Amino acid sequence: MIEKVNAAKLAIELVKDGMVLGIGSGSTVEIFLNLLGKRIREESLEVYGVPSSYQSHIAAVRNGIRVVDLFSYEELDLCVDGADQVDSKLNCIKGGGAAMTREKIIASASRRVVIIVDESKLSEKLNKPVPVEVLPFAYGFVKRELSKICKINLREGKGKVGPIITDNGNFLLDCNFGVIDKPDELEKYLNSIPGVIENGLFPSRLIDSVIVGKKNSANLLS
Ligand code: A5P
Repeated sequence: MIEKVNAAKLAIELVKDGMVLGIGSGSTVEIFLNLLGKRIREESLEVYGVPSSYQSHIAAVRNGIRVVDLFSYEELDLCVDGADQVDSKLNCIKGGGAAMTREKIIASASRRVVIIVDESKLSEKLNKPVPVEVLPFAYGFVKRELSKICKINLREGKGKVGPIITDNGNFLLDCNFGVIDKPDELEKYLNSIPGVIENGLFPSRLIDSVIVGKKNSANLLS
């Protein structure tokens, strides 16, 4: 927890009055939004943001961030988001909260992308399951295609029977590829399957910096 707070504190310093933010999702981003809310109140800042999920939309409103959208702001100043795993080249896996489709859109729309994680997320290579968002209509077909190259788990929810439904109305498959040697290639291949909406591989070309929170400090890796 303190590691996430330290990462979020360093990211807060990057936010300037009048900025339009891409707002990721997850527990680390929620800490970031709570700290940003404090700055907004104390310094009377005006900060705008495009949230990537209902979770971050609610947290943004609660903290005084003016929620806007990509209709009005086609380019964002700064995207701050968490990650589930980060490799030594700053490739990431995201989507533990099933929000990676909108997260990838806001990251791509931003001039600067900063990922905030605690140090437990670091790994020499990516090896966690990759979330893949799938149009329900295409589920059977996509499952057949993906089962040729990985082990698949249809993500189920809590408090609801059956599969989780993402904020975009789709299914989510957690796909275990073992160690991922070429995240860039795999990301492109997954998105080439008809019915796949987006996947949780964020190649390093999308990311400018990763802030790693530790017990007493935080480091910015670029
Ligand atoms: C949401 O879909 C994810 O991409 C999150 O950014 C990721 O799961 C990190 O979440 P935590 O900050 O809760 O670890």
